[in-house]
Amino acid sequence: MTATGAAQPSGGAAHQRYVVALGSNVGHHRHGPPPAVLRAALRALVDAGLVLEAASPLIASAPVGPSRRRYANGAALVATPLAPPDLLALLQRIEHDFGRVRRGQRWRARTLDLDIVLWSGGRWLDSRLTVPHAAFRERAFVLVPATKIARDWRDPVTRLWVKHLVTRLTRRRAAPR
Ligand code: PH2
Ligand code: MG
Ligand code: MG
Repeated sequence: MTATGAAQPSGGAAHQRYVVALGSNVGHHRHGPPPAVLRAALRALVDAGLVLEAASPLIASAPVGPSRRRYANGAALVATPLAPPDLLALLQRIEHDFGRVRRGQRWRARTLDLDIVLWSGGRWLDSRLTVPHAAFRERAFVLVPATKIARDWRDPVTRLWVKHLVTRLTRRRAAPR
């Protein structure tokens, strides 16, 4: 394991805990519009064996990046024995099951995006995965839901709590130029 950094509130020795960000800006033929996609994705996480400890309310957010469609976003706190690369594989399988296609343009519109944001073990870095998520500190659509379920989690890189990251971001936005 390459785990380093601040420990997070822990649910039990066997369990890794994660904050997972959910996003969707394309409906699904069976599940419905983006908020319904995210609710179905939460059920899929449980069906895949993760313990869903908390789920945030869903928000609607303006797209960041090239896609012009609005997103539904949310965050989940999950517990599992899986290490970060194994959780990543599981999340990618679920994205694929929801019809997510990985090709072409970065940040294209997507039916389902599941990102590992924070891990109770601290940091993970390999060629395929960076935890904490590299950009989460700058994204209100991640931090606002995350603060509802993980306000007392700490970012092992900046040492700031999630509740402080969100106020830092929203204050900066509101500041006069
Ligand atoms: N995800 C992106 C790019 N832009 N914008 C919003 N509002 N919500 C997202 O989840 C999102 C985005 C890449 O994953
Ligand atoms: Mg993403
Ligand atoms: Mg992603």
